[in-house]
Amino acid sequence: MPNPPMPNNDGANEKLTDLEPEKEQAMAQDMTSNQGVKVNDDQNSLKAGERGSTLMEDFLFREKMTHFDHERIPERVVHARGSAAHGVFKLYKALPHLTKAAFLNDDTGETPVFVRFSTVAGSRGSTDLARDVRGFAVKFYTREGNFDLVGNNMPVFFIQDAIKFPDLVHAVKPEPDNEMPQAASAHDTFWDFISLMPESAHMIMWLMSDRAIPRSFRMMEGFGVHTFRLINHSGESHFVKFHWKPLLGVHSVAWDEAQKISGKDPDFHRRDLWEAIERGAFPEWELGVQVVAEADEHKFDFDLLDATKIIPEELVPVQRIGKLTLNRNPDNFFAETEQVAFHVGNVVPGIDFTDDPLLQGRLFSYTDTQLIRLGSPNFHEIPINRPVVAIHNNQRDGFMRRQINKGRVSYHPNSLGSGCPFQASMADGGFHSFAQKTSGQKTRRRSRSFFDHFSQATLFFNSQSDAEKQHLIDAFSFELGKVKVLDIRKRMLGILSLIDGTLAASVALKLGLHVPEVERPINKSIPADGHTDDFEPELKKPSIARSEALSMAHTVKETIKSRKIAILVADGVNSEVLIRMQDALSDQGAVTEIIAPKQGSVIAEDETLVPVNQSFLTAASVLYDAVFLPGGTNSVATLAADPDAIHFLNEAYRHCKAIAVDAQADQVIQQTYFAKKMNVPTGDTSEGMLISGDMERLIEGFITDIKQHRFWDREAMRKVPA
Ligand code: HDE
Repeated sequence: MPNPPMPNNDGANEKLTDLEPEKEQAMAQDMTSNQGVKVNDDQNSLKAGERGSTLMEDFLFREKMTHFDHERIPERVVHARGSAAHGVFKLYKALPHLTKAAFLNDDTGETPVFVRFSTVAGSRGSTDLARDVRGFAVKFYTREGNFDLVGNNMPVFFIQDAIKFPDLVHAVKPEPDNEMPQAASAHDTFWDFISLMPESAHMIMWLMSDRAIPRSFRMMEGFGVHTFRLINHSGESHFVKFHWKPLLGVHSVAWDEAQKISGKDPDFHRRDLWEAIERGAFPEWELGVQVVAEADEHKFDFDLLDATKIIPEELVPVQRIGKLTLNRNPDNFFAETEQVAFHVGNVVPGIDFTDDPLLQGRLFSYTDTQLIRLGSPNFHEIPINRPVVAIHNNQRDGFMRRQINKGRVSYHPNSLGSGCPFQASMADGGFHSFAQKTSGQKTRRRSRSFFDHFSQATLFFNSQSDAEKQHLIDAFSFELGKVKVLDIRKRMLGILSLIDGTLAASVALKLGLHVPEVERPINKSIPADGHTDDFEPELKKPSIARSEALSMAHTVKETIKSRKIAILVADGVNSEVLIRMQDALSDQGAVTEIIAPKQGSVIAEDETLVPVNQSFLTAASVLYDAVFLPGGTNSVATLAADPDAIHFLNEAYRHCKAIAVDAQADQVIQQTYFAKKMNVPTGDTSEGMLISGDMERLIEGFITDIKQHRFWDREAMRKVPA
């Protein structure tokens, strides 16, 4: 179904209106200095004679150069590489029984949002396709202030306590002596840390799964990870886990493909998001909640406060409560995407925290990091960060202060300012922390309920399809295969053996090692206070055998909307077949690109000109979801003799993509490795590989195949060299 047009078609909303006065465009304007003085010559510095020395007096030169010299700010210490977009959140139905948050009680309006997706480990300029967790940070500009849901595309985390975060990040970042490798976890320090941190077992399964190499930001789930609280008007609390469910389904690329995309188009995800929004194919997610009553806090065999655990959807279903639509690209990357400052502590009345020690540590870290990154406590005044409601308090001054606070009073209580600004009562929407009972001795120990590190890792593995399991084995073998220190590899095999024996044995085989005798893993975070035994991880059986929601095999496969399809042609192509397929695919919302041996256009069989989008030099199969090969005697003869065309097809086949071929073009397929050497049936029966002279059948079959996304079973056969 085509996307419904958005109001004004530019996605205008309250936040965008708020940003409008900040914008500048120089069209038809004279150039000025930062002081507003018109500039007559911006290309020649002021010199004592044409060949003479440059004069200190040249304030225009100094201003321009000084500004340039100070252009860079520190990149984010994690999640440095990101892409963002504006949009809106629309609630389906008010939730007064759960929360008093106004934006979760108004099902008539829309809440503006700004969403930033990111990788974690790489620098700002690193590739989008790194094997990594993806950040999924949403800023809701609500009428009660900003609420930030700073989540990831995986529902659990590596560690249970925020105090270990600097260690985790130091371990995964490029190694400090030689700054290698960039945006990759396949190195010694990362796996050294992980092998000594058994609580990371569950997260490592997600990281080694295909979730870590998404096809698109638009095809990722998002998770708030921690258990939060929702508080209703009666002051009752429910525990809640937040989910984002993409309407296009959850899809990934192949690892070999990911590595190649990193070379062909390191901006692949950024470009995909940008182009989809420009085309009006607005990405959409449903916001889901898993709700647990306060009384049920201890009902599960894991601790709700432990961020290395999910609540299986079989135990608590996800209720879909609203829809997020991204409908506008930023105007300026730096001003918006780079300067946006998320903070897990930005909550509104009706949403509150739990004692999850990972969450609690984050509550400190996010403001702190903005102070160094954005340079001043006034970062909330940067247009993208400021709420859509007015700010009134007694905080003053600081670098780059923008607000002009009037009057003598900047303290509370005061009489000189008539007590203003007033503290708001709860009834007036004043934030009030949930009156959680709390007591306890100061201790640096962890609760025993946090000690089962493996059962959900096993549940994850058991829930995967055969192809997904194989991808996990391959990913572990790749990553550990890059680890130089043998003891680290062995320790990891020990950890894997506690998750699943076959997994460990299969990885060991690829590494040429034996699975070591299972020792109880040593947790190096044990404090030296005599409680060593208490920190031994527990080995438990998963509470359920498998969970469908954990496998991407069960995702939405009913649309080809926004998929990119390559059509390979040369002079003499049958333009009627070409156009029929193009039209059919566009009708379903897919995007087609015509690829030929050279750019410009090709002359079709009927002598019409067919414009070409890419040549084999600028395009690559890894940048497309599927391939179509139309007929036309000369076109197929040229392509059959063109190694680039054959490579394109071999590679698309290797990456398990749908391929549709007009029967006339069969001779091109006959030149491929998979047809020649692998005896792939070239009739119209083989899954994802359709050859037919019946156009209707070809169109219908191709669309059905593209919906499947990938035919992973092909990998079970011999690999195609490509
Ligand atoms: Fe973050 N994280 N994080 N994180 N995080 C940052 O804040 C931190 C964690 C997440 O697009 C930093 O502004 C600690 C979990 C996202 O701008 C920093 C811990 C989850 C983003 C920080 C965690 C996240 C960040 C760096 C362990 C998923 C990018 C720059 C307790 C629920 C937001 C910044 C954006 C960014 C700290 C763990 C998500 C340093 C201490 C768990 C999506 O403050």
